[in-house]
Amino acid sequence: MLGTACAEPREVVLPPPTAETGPVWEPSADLDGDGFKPSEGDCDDGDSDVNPGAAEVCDDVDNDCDVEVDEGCDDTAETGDGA
Ligand SMILES: [Ca+2]
Ligand SMILES: [Ca+2]
Ligand SMILES: [Ca+2]
Repeated sequence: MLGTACAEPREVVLPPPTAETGPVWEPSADLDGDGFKPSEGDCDDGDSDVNPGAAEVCDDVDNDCDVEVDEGCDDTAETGDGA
């Protein structure tokens, strides 16, 4: 008998907000306060060191949001330990 099934309150468990889901993504916001919004080319609006106006530094991160990572670095030909 399933006649009472619909009368039972369905337990809905929503996952708590975590770092995985993050805050509600607001494309028009400048979350890291570096002066660049995602709509303006900020490819990591959670890191104020990463934006189109940043200088590329050798840290395995595309600091200036031009897709290329660590361009201009001399020692990035090999990403391994090289030894
Ligand atoms: Ca930003
Ligand atoms: Ca770059
Ligand atoms: Ca870099």
